[in-house]
Amino acid sequence: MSTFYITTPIYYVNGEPHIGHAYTTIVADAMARHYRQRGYDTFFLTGTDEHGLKVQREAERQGITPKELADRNSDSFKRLFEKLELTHDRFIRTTDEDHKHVVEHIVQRMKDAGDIYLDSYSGWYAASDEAFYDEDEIEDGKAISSGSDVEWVEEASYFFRLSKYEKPLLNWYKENHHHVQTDARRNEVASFVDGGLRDLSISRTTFEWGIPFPADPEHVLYVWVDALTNYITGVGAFTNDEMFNKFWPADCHLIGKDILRFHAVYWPAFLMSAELPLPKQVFAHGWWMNEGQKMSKSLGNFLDAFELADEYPLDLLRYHLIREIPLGSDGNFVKARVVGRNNSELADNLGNLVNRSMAMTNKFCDGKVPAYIGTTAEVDVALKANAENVRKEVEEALDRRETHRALELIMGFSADLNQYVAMTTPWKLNKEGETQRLNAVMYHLLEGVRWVAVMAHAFIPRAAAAILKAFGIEDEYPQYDTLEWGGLANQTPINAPEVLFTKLELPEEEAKPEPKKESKPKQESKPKNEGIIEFDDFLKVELKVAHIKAAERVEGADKLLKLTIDAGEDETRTVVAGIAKSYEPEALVDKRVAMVANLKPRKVFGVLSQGMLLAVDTADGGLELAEYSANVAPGTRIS
Ligand code: ME8
Repeated sequence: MSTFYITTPIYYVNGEPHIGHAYTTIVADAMARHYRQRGYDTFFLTGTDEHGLKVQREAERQGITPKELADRNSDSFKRLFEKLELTHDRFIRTTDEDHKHVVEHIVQRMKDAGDIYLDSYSGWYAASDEAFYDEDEIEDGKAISSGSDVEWVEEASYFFRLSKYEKPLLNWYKENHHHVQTDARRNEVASFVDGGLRDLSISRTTFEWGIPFPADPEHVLYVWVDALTNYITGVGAFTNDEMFNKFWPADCHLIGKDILRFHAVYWPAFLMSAELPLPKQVFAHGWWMNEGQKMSKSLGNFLDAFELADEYPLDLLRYHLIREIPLGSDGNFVKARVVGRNNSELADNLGNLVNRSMAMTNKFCDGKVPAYIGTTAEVDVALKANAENVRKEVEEALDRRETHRALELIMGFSADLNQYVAMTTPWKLNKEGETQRLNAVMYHLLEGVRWVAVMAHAFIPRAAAAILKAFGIEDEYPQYDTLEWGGLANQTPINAPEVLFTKLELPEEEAKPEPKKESKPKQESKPKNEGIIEFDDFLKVELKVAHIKAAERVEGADKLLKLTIDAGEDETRTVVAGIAKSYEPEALVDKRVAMVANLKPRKVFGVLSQGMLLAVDTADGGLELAEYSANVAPGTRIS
């Protein structure tokens, strides 16, 4: 039997879980469920990272022992994951007894390989990241990449010969692009390694909260050696060979982009040194912001995971987090968008599909699945082909870790089924007494609903279970191999679920109309040059050429399009433009247009818009954008 082993990072116990922790673990859960549904013997590991300076300091601040802090917060993560109904097979803690032995083993193997030596370390360390930084990676006392405070450290330390693994690591990245994903992140890591690796300090003597360095308890092992090793402890390394051989190497280490270097450089190097197989993939996902703001301790704006789980139905939270951003991209958590997705996608699309199919079954088919008699009607044949294609594409999307795409496909199929109802009009067939055709249509519709529910299980397990229960199917992980068109048994009684998705109200501040701006007090006498500005004033407005990379409608706002813009900067921008009545989204892709680039970002319909496009009103009441040819590079200043 094929196996699938997926891990999340183990989370620090210095604080409470927030949306970021929930996100990674929910996505991993969706993947684990999906592969279980495809018959893979799956192992899903998550847990907490409990040692190190960061945890010790927080415990000191709170006046408790590190172990007390670890127990309390580890428990908090555990409770969260239970509340979120996640299906991890083990919740590992780095204070677990078996873990300590595995760590001792791996360090011993690294020693045996001649890769560990004693020296002294002097350099910069950021306790919040538990990371060492080179001089060129810091600025004004902070690590540039994370913004964390750094401190100078000088002490005796054991070193790992990381430099020895420069070439092997580069080969590993090159050998198969699947090993480190996304592509952009792999390139980042490869160029870091290509720039030269220095040996890594892997022990500290100035604090105590950690696993003692084997054979030299004066030293505490560097927390990342300890933490990364959890991935092999979790599947029985050095304790349960059968299990270890079955699941190792991991199929996917799902992590946030913040900890890519540890996973794509240090971890494979440790494994090479210990002569253990390398993971099949390290996948770094993007970063969530809160309503357009980076979340940080100083801003105190972390979205608390428990509060989110209380505020939204579980399926909606999962659905939104997975659907909102491609795995790998950054995202912006906007409450109005969660509500929008709930109302227009879950309730109006899927909820409506299930309700009407089941209501019609009651009305027209005596509450039972009519017999499948095969069909030659073009719409039915097309529906079956569509279903089979979606199923295949969902599997492929998951194999590429495109979780958002899988959901898009499934919901697209649900919309196609609604379309099928509109085209086949079962109520008319009923009225006209076309019983045979009516039965064929209702069978196809119900079979389609079953397929949607099976495929949706990994993402919205509660709703999927409720739908499948209506068909009398109560498998814990509804299997993909039941997806044979025609598999829905003749005469199955349908017990429609109560309400699947309830519509939600927009958060208050979003629903309220914008307050009218105070009009400025009128000036007594008009200055002579009113309307004339200085050249310097003109220069304040940064006009740039914007290359439109993608365009989509903003749900619920028929005038708005959301555009992804390349303005010649490191990252793309999002711009919301009120041009949906004049341009189809597809027609905009690849156009080069004029944009005001330094307007203060503004939330438009829940989306943070980072620019404004220039357009004129046309005679027919439409809008026309100012355009440039492909000769003009994105980001070129317009003056
Ligand atoms: O780094 N958006 O633990 P940690 C998305 N213990 N994901 C986020 C996020 C955000 N804004 N913030 C955090 C550690 N995450 C180490 C890991 S692994 C051997 C040791 C998620 O508690 C994301 O998965 O700081 C990120 O990698 C992880 O939480 C960091 O959790």
